[in-house]
Amino acid sequence: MIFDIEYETMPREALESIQLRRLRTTLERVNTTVPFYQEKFKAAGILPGDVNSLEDLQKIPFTTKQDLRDNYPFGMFAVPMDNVVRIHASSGTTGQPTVVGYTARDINTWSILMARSLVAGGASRDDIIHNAYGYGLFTGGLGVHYGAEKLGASIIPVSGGNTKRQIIIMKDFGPTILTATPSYTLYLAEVAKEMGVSFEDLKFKFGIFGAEPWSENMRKEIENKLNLVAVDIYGLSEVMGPGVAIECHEAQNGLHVFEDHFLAEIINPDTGEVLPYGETGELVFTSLTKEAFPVIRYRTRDITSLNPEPCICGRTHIRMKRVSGRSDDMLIIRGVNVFPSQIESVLMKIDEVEPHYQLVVDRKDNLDTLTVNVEVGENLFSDEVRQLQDMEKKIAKDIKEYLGVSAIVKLVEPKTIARSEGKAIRVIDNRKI
Ligand code: DLL
Repeated sequence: MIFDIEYETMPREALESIQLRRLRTTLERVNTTVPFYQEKFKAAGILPGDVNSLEDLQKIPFTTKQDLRDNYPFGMFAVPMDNVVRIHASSGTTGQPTVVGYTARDINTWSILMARSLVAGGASRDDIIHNAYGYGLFTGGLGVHYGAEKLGASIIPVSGGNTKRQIIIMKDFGPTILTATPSYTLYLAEVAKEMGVSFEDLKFKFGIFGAEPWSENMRKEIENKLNLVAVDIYGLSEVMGPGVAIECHEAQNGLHVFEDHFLAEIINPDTGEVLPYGETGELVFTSLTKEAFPVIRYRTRDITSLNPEPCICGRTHIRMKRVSGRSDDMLIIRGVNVFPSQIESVLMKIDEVEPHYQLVVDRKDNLDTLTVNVEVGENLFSDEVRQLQDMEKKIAKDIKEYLGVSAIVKLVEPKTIARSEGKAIRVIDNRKI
């Protein structure tokens, strides 16, 4: 099923002409309402009227997270505060939080895009959605919530945490769709098991998981453990929140970007050059319909590629590949680039290990060291030390073989790695301290 058949299956030519019209309107608007953009365009010697094709967008300078921080909290808003009906903010784990605003129309657009996303992910108005994304300044909880209401599904606004109670709700209310981060989903599975609740007896059909990187092998693990079909949803607060892009459950192969509202580009993060379809680089977004917080060529730091091939689901919107990580999450270990999700991918292939891991990076005598702490099941942990050591060596060998990086692998006891109720912290980088 498709929520908005007209826009989601629109022929590319018609879509592109809508994009151009909306782009020009957005550029005109920010040029008159946001001093930051006005100055930036002026410095680059460009006027919104100079943009006569989608390619012309390349003449416009990028916007970075630093720019948003410099204008903290409301400096990038394009409407007076009395038109702003909602404020969200990023968690600010990597510095000052970024603050975003929405007009009533923005909230409506977001709700529609989230309704589209839920349908692409397998939901219909007959479903009961167990929404375990956090409610609050984080966009996950309220984003899914408004989308579910727009769709007409039943939403359980359970938020993150209070995990045992979540399992009881799952048993008693019989939700059919689960929305949560992949890492919290695994924790839910673990607690359910402890409570003697089997997902075979629950009613879930689909899970819509995102807000953090996760690997294809993690998807398999989740699908097996929870007995559902897992789809990947992507978004970021600066661009809107969840619902910027989502996989369709039919193909589970790349996330459709809602291109009638967002223009996506891939650039070489070092040179800023726009890369052709298929090439991997940094994802850049321009919003086409946002009122309160438009973004122009916003550098997400997320690494992916774009695939324009038609999809079996009928949607014509371009697909982005699963995000492997953020450029600032990329570890450089003795010159080798590696994303935590790549390590995850290797770990998840090994039956004996559990999907709970953490990477610790240190610098000793000017040399980077990578330690991979990963949990093993109760059975294995009670085995002989020798067996554990063999397993550690085997995993280290696999990591070296697949990723070219040397790692010290430490198998740790069940439940020693902190569980997440939202986004998991996968890396502890002691080099920055
Ligand atoms: O995480 C919005 C969201 C909520 C998306 C719920 C999906 C579901 P932020 O907190 O601003 O917004 O974080 C955005 O999270 O730039 C990516 O680095 C990462 N991210 C989000 N979705 C995915 C995903 C929300 N599916 C940042 N795969 C983004 C990988 C993701 N990374």
